[in-house]
Amino acid sequence: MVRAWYMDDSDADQRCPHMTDPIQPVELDQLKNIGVLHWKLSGNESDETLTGIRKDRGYTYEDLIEITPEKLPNYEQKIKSFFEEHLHLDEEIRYCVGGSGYFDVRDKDDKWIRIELEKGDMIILPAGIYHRFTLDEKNYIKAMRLFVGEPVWTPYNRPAEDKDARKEYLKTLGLAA
Ligand code: KMT
Ligand code: NI
Repeated sequence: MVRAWYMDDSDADQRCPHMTDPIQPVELDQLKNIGVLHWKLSGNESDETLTGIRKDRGYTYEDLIEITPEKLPNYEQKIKSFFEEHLHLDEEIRYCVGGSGYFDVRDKDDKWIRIELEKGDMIILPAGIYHRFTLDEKNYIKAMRLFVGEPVWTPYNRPAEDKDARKEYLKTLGLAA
């Protein structure tokens, strides 16, 4: 099971878990309700279930990103921009093949849910959802990025209410745009 929880509002480092005490867990169904999909796979780059998902959803592009100062060009700047609250006009699809990290997503009430990504976790964030990413205290992740067609990674920082992807997303939640 993927671990997800509502974040506390402490000003501790972004890489800390930011769990409340007691923990307020978030179930897979609750993630699904806000359009976030998750699978637990083997963690291998070639995984049978992954092949199926790729085919079903039409993902034609994939690459690997390693987030560590030695391997990621403009590391400091990228780390910073990953953690700015933003959305994309397309899905964000990530499959963790090593290390770990946190995706934070907003729920319907605009509260932060933290989703832990460990080896084998695959996550799809819908177009138009506000989110951000941070490494955890172990400071390393290796992830596969997938996409339909030529990849576009452009983030639109909040507020991005004028974007069609945002309006469409709010409609799927049953919230007025
Ligand atoms: C993104 O777009 O936020 C990233 O690619 C960083 C996280 S990849 C696990
Ligand atoms: Ni993003």
